[in-house]
Amino acid sequence: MAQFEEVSQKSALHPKPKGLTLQYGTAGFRTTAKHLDHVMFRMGLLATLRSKKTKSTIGVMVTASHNPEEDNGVKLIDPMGEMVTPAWEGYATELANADQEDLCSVMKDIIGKEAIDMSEAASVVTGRDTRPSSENLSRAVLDGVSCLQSHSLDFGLVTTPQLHYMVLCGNTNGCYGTATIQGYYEKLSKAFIALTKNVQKRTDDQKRLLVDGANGIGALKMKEMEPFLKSELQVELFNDGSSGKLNYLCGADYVKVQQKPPQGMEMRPGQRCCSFDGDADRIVYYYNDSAGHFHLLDGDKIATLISTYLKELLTQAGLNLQVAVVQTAYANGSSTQYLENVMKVTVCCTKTGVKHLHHAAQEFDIGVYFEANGHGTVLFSKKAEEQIQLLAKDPNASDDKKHAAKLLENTVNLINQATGDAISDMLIIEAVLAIRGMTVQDWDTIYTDLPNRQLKVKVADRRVIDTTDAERKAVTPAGLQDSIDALVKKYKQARAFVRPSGTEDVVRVYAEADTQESVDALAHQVSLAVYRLAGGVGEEPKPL
Ligand code: G16
Repeated sequence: MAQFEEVSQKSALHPKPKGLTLQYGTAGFRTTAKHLDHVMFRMGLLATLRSKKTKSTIGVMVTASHNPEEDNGVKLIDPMGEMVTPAWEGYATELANADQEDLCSVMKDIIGKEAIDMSEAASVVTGRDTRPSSENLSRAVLDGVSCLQSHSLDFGLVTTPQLHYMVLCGNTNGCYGTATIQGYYEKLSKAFIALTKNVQKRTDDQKRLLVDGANGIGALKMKEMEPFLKSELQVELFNDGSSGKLNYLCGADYVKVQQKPPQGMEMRPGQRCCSFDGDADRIVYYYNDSAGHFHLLDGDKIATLISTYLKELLTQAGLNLQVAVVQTAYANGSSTQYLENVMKVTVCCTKTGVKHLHHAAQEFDIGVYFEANGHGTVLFSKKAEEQIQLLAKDPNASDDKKHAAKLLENTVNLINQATGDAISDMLIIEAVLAIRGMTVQDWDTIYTDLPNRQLKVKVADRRVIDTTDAERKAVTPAGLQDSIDALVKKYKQARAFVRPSGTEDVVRVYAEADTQESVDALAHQVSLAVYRLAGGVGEEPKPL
């Protein structure tokens, strides 16, 4: 078949480095950018197959999100804007690792297994972040797409959630929104202004928000969006990419893991600040108090703020809809306790990776999902959206109920339900704080985080660690979990777990305990156990 001949010929222009094996991880492929050209070409092929199979538009985003600037990666986006389904992650790994001469036969295998009709039309949309390597790599994706005569549309520089949004809009014939960047800005800003316009007059200071753009795409897109917000939000942008390096000493991952402000931000005491990550799908908030102490409001605090707000509105509206919160093992113990015992909402725990949280959240009327690292969103079921819309239009409903339904309606429109989105999350947080008349300090005091620490350990092969129970227990290597259990017993209110990262070549260690001193000691001891039992390389972890 002519198509396969072209694949064979063109793939020679995107050769696979000898002996390189990669795996589709937590959020796609991630590694040093110079090893990714062949992967990109092949993901262009796979996205086309997926499009033919689903008869829908598929997205391919070139980004390595929070990773260092030298890395790159690729995420595949399924028809409803969600991460590609697990079976196809497997195909992605097979295709990426196939030897040059086997590429067509691996493709034919996938076509056979999935019974793909190759005469179907296909449509693939692409986007990329601001990494210097992203432009060439996204060209390689388009090369793959064109080999199979698929239609393609390149959105160029976009945030990851913007591309997810485009896919969802495209596949719902515009019902979700207009599939353009302008459409995205208009939809979100209209909902934001509608939510905040009736709020008691706010001073410019109350409307001001300091945003760390991680020197990435989020900064660019925030600048573009600002005029749409009509000064209802006054953004002061730092780390906008004009000088600094992507994610270097800044961005949501840095702030969350280091528990300190990004470099280059001038924070006055009490001022609300937030950080995006490299592709603007994560956000964390923070402030310095008058004594100069840093306070972090992470994904857990965001989930609590949003779910409390939604529960209050549902009560006011008299709507009987179940709100659940989905977290991962990284969720601070205090947040889980607060949600379960005070807020009385259902809380579930899934493996790391928004794809897992997203699917768990789909099981509820309203599913709020956030990873502690600030990656998350809210999903409204069809039933929830219908009940809200009906009430908002009901001529017999009381003003109070109608008002609550209208707020809920605009909240639904402000949230990017395709995936976690730093810009959309920022706007919903700003709206909730304004509507409830809360300062960032009020929000912070809802509950107090248990002191916690995250560390990384380098090992020869991180796959030696296998986990179970939503990654809270290590099954292999032998003896590791027993060591962790023994260490945890030495401290009060303590908890610790380890897991192989799916985006970096490291093992992650998480610990929490009653004091920062205890948790730092515990995290260090657990790191040593990983180093000794799981084949640590380089220097032994040192005490903090
Ligand atoms: C990605 C995923 C997140 C995950 C993070 C870290 O974030 O989308 O769900 O929490 O990686 O994953 P891991 O611990 O496996 O390295 P991003 O923002 O880098 O795309």
